Parts: sequence; C-alpha cells; structure tokens
Amino acid sequence: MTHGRFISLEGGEGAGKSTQLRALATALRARGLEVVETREPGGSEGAEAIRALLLTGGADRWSPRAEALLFAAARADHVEKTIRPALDRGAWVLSDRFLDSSRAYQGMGDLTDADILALHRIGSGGFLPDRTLFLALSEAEAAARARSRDGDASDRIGGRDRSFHLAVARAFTRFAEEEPARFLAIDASGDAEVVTARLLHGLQDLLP
Ligand code: T5A
Repeated sequence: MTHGRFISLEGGEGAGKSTQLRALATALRARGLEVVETREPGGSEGAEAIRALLLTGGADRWSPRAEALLFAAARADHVEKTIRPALDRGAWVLSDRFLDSSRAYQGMGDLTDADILALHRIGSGGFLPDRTLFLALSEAEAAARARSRDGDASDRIGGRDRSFHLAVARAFTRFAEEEPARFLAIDASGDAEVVTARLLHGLQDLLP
C-alpha cells in the first residue's frame, strides 16, 4: 500500500512547470506509484469550465474580487472531485499550480493574503499540499522560454504588465522563506533533466 501525497508546482509564466510535472510523473511512476497529473485553474469538469471564464476575454472581464472567488470555486471543485478521491486511493497527485498561485496573483492587490486564505478555508477546508515546489527562474530566462513556446501570445492574466509579474515572483520567494517545510524554492535554470533531479531531491523525504 502506498501513501497518497499531494504535490503542487508553482512559479511564474514559462518557468517550466508543465514540462517538469510530466517528467516528475514519469519518474514517480517508474518507482511504482500511481500518479495523477492535474492543473489549476482546472483539473475537474467544473473547474475546467471556470478556467475558460478566467483565462479568456478582456483584461477587465472580472473585478479582482470576482476573479479571486472564481479561482476559489474552481479549486473547491478540483479538490472535491479530483484530488481527494485520488489521495484516498493512495495515488500521488501532482498539480500544475494550486492555492499559492492565488495568494501570489490575487492576494496582493485589492485582496490580501488573509482574504485568499479565508476563501480557501470556505472553499476547500484549508486543504494544503504535502509539498510545494517553486520553480525559481530569472525574469529573462522565463520570458525567453515563454516566448519560444507562445511568441507574443498570452492569456488574460499572463498578459499583465512586468511590475505585476515581478510582484508575483517576490510573493513566491516570500512564501519559501515563511514556510520552509512545505514550500521549497528550486533552481529551475539549466537543462530540464537537471531540474527534474533537483525537484525529486526536494521530495526525497516523502518518497516511500
Ligand atoms: N493563475 C492561476 C492565477 O492568477 N491564480 C491562480 O490561483 C491560478 C491557479 C494559468 C494562469 O492563471 C494564473 C496564472 C497564469 O497566468 P496557464 O495557461 O496554466 O495559466 O499557464 P502557466 O501556469 O502560467 O504556465 P505556462 O504554461 O506559461 O508555463 P510553464 O508550464 O511554467 O512552462 P512550460 O513547461 O510550458 O515551459 C515553457 C517553455 O519552456 C520550455 C518548454 O519546452 C516550453 O517551450 N522549457 C525549457 N527550455 C529550456 N530549459 C528548460 N529546463 C525548460 N523547461 C521548459
């Protein structure tokens, strides 16, 4: 019997989260674990429908408060329909973004970190990952990676200005300082295989 674990990957746009999530899943499956790959916003039927509402349309489609509530609602559905059932059967769940993205992206303007945590308590009972791996990458490298994949295209939130994304990066760095047991900053520079090895090292104490 394996013991289910919930791991989230966080970071700015283009840091390599999706790439690393796939590589981590492969590495964990090679150890005989059942692995569920999921993402936010999304990861369940209802949350994927909310994802489309959140990431498309004009910059002012949603007020900051409505946006935060939509993320929290999507997360509540994701936790209830996808994450908890998988953990209950002993699977490892890897999520491309989770609560800390809301804290970094929605919790530093009209709403505070305490507001986002309150929404999470209401929506998902305050449920937290066993470990969060923050892919730390310089602004220039992340922009180059995102550009190589998307050109100049970006979604409703990714398209916000440079100062917004710098504040997001600072928030993630602060979370790593404040919660070192759960939230680990991992150097995301260099070849993908090297980054995967660093991430696996960050999970070492949780592995069966
Ligand atoms: N959001 C999300 C909130 O505001 N609040 C929330 O609560 C949540 C959950 C989601 C958006 O929603 C916001 C944040 C986001 O703006 P998304 O479409 O899910 O958007 O996209 P992102 O999560 O932003 O991630 P991206 O898809 O932009 O980038 P990734 O997944 O970090 O990067 P990835 O793996 O696609 O890699 C980017 C490119 O770099 C290459 C890849 O091949 C790819 O081309 N690459 C590397 N190149 C060189 N060396 C390496 N080591 C590389 N690793 C990857």
